[in-house]
Amino acid sequence: MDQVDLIWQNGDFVRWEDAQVHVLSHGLHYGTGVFEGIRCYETERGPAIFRHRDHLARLERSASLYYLELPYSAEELRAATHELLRRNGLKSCYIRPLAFRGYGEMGLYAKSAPIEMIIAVWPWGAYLGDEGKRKGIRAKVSSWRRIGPGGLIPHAKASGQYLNSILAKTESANAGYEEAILLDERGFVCEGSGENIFVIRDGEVVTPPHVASILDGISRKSVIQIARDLGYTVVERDIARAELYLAEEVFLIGTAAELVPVREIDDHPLGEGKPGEITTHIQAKFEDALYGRAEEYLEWLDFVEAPAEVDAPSKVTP
Ligand code: PPE
Repeated sequence: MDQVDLIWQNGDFVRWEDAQVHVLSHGLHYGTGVFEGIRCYETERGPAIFRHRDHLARLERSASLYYLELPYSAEELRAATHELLRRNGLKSCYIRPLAFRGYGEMGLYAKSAPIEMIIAVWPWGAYLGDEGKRKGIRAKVSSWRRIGPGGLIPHAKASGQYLNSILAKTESANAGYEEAILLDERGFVCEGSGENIFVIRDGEVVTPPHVASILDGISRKSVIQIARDLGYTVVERDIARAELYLAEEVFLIGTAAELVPVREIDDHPLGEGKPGEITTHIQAKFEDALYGRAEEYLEWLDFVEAPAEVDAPSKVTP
């Protein structure tokens, strides 16, 4: 990891190496945590956090779905994040807020174990690589189904739930693919291990609906709006597995990965085996939105006061 100076932990700014937890923290044993993945981009008007308030609102919803009471308000977390970016002197980075049941009580109904919170920030390049973003990646449909609403909560971004994503990711990586595509319990297309999915069929932009056990992705929501604004028809409907192979184009999208074209699924090349026209059109606009180059989407950006320049050592004058 690319280390920076400070991590925000339970209200304090602590040194990166001092941000520790007790080994009997509840979240470590049972996965009782909720988190977010957010990005800050360097724009012409200074550093800007993409859809910051939307991410914090989802964090609050994830916490509430698991009966975890956040000890800080979204506004407090937002202010802490701005301050953390300034103090670390960062202009662009990944932002990871995490709330988890901490140390104090074991067992499954550990109401007295306190909820702890951290916000960490670090420079993180495109999750599936810059080349993947430009040339497209190879994906494999996972033998693992995405967690269903009968046992867990696909709408929540909860730590323990990621064991499901990790199984899928590990299987695809071990088989030599860059990403896994998970089907839902019913066998319809759901999403990538950490990204939502879009399929282009007969010129229409198609993406699985909420009932297909997807995470309600913020990049997904942004792309639906961008695609409609660009004049495409966007349809939220169930997608059959074979439609992945028959699609003209497929792309994955998430905060860490950004928009990544898929050029091959289960060894079936898509289109011409390179990113298609609609994908690259939407990708260009999405990147404009991230980097503050699209006036119409400026409201998605939460601008951060430019970080203080690192102080030059003061000269001692005799
Ligand atoms: N589905 C899943 C399962 C998921 O984890 C993410 C984000 C998305 C969809 C896309 O959601 P959004 O970022 O709001 O557009 N995954 C985060 C964590 C990735 C990781 O490996 O860690 C992220 O992209 O930050």
